Amino acid sequence: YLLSVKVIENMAVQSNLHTVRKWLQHLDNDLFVQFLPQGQGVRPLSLAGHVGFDSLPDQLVNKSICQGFCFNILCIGETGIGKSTLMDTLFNTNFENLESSHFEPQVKLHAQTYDLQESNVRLRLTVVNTVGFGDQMNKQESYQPVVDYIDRQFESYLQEELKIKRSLHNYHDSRVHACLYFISPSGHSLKSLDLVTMKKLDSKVNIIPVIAKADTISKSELHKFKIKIMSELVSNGVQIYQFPLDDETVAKVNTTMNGHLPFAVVGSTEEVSVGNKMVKARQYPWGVVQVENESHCDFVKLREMLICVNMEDLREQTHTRHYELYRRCKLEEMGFKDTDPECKPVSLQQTYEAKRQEFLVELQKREDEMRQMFVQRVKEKESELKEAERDLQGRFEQLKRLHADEKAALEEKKRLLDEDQSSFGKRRAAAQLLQAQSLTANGKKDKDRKK
Ligand SMILES: Nc1nc2c(ncn2[C@@H]2O[C@H](COP(=O)(O)OP(=O)(O)OP(=O)(O)O)[C@@H](O)[C@H]2O)c(=O)[nH]1
Ligand SMILES: [Mg+2]
Repeated sequence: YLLSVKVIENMAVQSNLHTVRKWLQHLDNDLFVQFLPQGQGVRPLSLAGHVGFDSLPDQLVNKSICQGFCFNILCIGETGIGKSTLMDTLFNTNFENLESSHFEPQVKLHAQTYDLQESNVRLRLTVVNTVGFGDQMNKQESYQPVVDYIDRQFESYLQEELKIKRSLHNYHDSRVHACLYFISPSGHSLKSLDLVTMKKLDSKVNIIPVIAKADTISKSELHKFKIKIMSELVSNGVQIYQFPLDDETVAKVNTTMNGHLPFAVVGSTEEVSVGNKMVKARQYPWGVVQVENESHCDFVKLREMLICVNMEDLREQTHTRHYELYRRCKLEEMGFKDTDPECKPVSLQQTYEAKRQEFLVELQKREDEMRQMFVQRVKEKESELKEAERDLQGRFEQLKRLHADEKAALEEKKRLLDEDQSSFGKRRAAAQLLQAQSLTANGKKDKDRKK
């Protein structure tokens, strides 16, 4: 009993109500042993009377109804292809729709959340629209903002899961559960942008391709177009969402519906009188296209498959396949692994310790490298400085020599000048003496004459 409660709890954690119901349909005491790991010696016992745990599925359903559900749809398609009209038609309401411009410089994603209620079931629905998809000259990068958006929602969920204090029970799960890919009703083939985008997204989200505005294409052309699209998807290895076949209660209808993909849809919120009742339709001068008439388009098939039959599977696939893949890649990227190279299991703690050790070794290595680099740089600088000092010393010596030479030359000049000056002085003295002697001789002659 405890074990089955555990199993049910686990399933409930994964919001796998459908699977829980399926298990419990077959559950009787003799089956309990199936849940157990082998060889644990648990004996099946039959009960003598009513105990009450058969109400577990009801408890689970009540709890889920209380908590409410959330569902997130991403609509990818060119501007004006009919995304908003189809959403309004699908949920029978009027979401806030703004017409997008055809001149956006890049693709943006616009998400809007609504609280809806049908009977006593509350649904928190988020509709994400691509704005400006396929409008740019270079269409190669159109898918990137979409990929980034989906990854961001996975990342937020992962961050919440990795928190010490998690609050996943009231966390607003914004992961995209279904992606309606609107194919233009050209009747020819898929555009390369369609193939590239779907290929980039198929491992991240459940893709449901739809042929938009199917009233603009004739019945025979539509048939050929559907075959062409499916063969192009297969030949390009694009994995679209397949309605699940593991639950026998819906396996038959899902098998049939898988054969109708991609659904050719018509959207309209306009009511037109047909016979004696009002129906959702598009009215043309030549007739009326009824949205909910299965011989006119596949709208009802889409609504049945997306909302009534497989909504829970879409949520489950998002969690168990796409999110799991994102989480695994992300944790592996961070260096976490379940086993070591010898395939022995490794705990998170061991991985953390190993990572820490690796980091410390790397840090030490970097520190050593930096120290060596520092020493090397100091040595280089030192030798540069020594070289500069030697240069300076050389120039100083040269200047000193120059100065000494100049001083010697000046001293030589001074000595020569002194010599000149003294010889001049001598000559002047001799001249003066001569002059004095001649004056004395002349005076003597005059005296003699007077006498
Ligand atoms: N023929 C036809 N016209 C449709 C269909 N669905 C929508 N339309 C028309 O296409 C035009 C654009 O529809 P929207 O639903 O606003 O398209 P959208 O993709 O939301 O446009 P943006 O948000 O501006 O990119 C409107 O005039 C709709 O009436 C359809 O199934 N068939
Ligand atoms: Mg719109």
